[in-house]
Amino acid sequence: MSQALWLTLQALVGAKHVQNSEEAVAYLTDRQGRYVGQVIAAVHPANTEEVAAVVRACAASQTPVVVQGGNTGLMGGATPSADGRAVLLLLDRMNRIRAVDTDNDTLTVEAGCILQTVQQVAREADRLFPLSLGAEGSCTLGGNLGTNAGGTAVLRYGNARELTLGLEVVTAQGEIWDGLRGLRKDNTGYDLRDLFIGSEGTLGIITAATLKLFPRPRAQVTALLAFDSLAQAVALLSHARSGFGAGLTAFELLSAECLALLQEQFPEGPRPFKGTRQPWFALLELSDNHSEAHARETFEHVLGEAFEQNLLADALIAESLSQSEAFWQLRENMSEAQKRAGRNMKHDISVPISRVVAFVADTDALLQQHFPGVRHYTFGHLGDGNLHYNVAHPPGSTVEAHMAHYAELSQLVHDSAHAHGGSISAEHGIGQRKVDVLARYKSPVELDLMRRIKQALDPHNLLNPGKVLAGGQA
Ligand code: 2HG
Ligand code: ZN
Repeated sequence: MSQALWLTLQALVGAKHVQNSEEAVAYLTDRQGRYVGQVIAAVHPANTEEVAAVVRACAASQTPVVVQGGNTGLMGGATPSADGRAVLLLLDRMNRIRAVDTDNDTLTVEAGCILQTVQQVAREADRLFPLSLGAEGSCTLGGNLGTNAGGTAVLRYGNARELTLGLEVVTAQGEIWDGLRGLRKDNTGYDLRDLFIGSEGTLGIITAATLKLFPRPRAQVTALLAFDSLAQAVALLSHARSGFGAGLTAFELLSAECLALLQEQFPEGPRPFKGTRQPWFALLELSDNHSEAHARETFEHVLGEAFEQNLLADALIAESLSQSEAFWQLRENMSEAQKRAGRNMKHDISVPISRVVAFVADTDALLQQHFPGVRHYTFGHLGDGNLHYNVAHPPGSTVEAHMAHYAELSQLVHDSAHAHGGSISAEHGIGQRKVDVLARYKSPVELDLMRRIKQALDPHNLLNPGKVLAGGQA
């Protein structure tokens, strides 16, 4: 059976675009090195028609199909299972820019485009495509949409879903749905677009998208702020929102422990606030559509008020582009710094911003009670209420001993986020990592609705099975 399928796939996309597990080994381990898969074949189709033909061939032989973008996900959502039953679909050859429409402020691109390329194409058209995240040099737009990626500009522009107007999708039956509409208003029935976005390849395969473009800011001011408490950082966020309005384009939190880790793992990197004892820091970015002078004037005015109202302890304002890049580098190096220091337990929670302080205080205390000495690396998108609440092994213990408590410790964190009205996954998705825990936090009604949607669109459970919803593996 798999030999016949192999030959069919070769006939459909060309022999040199079909690889076996050995040749495709780079795609078979997730970025964290936690999951290792096997496949019948990894296939690189050239266009949407070829994707549809591959899916039809797989459906005819009841073969699961797993789609993967830049393999930068953190939940194992794009890694096939170890049973070797699936075909892995790689859209790297599908990286064309189909249309740039500056009157409509839209860009239509194929799913295999690297996010940074999409940003670049927008820039060349004197526009901004604001989706921005650490992995932007290697993640693909298809992966961004499949996971409804967030990143550092969500508080101003929204996440991937809000940046998308239209989609082209290959269904589980191998049909092509052309929903590439560049419409900002369209009330013609159920919103299929938003169903496919964030479905992690379990409902259909996104092959292209029409994206929203925005004016490019004329000037930006970046500052690193220091706070005496997390409550002070939350209060400053609120002040910055009303002071800057839509100009506030990023508000990224770093704890003192995170800053120390960055300095330890990147000794050649910047050392802002060296010697200060503040427990919390934030990277703030103001974008301005007038001029550099206007941006700085607004910034200084709002920050001056903040100092008067005791809403921050200290501020470093970037004086040049390279200083601003150095501040951003700190934030973007956080994932790598943790990796270099050894694995830790990642939690990608969100709570209402008004509950952030209580969530962190309660959860820190709870963890210290149950797992004394664990180290907290809390950082992330405070402006969205989305914290990376990561927990590392206590000094003197080992990564392995710590990771052995993953289920128990994570449950405390997730229960706490849930109790504070939050989500167990604000950004990184469910993948295979969180499949088993999802049922604890979703009501039976919500889970059942999700299962019925999956059943309606993919009745034979062939698209990325075992991801998002519990079920067969592939
Ligand atoms: C980020 O915001 C990413 O940098 C990764 O979502 C978070 O490393 C992490 O836990
Ligand atoms: Zn993040």
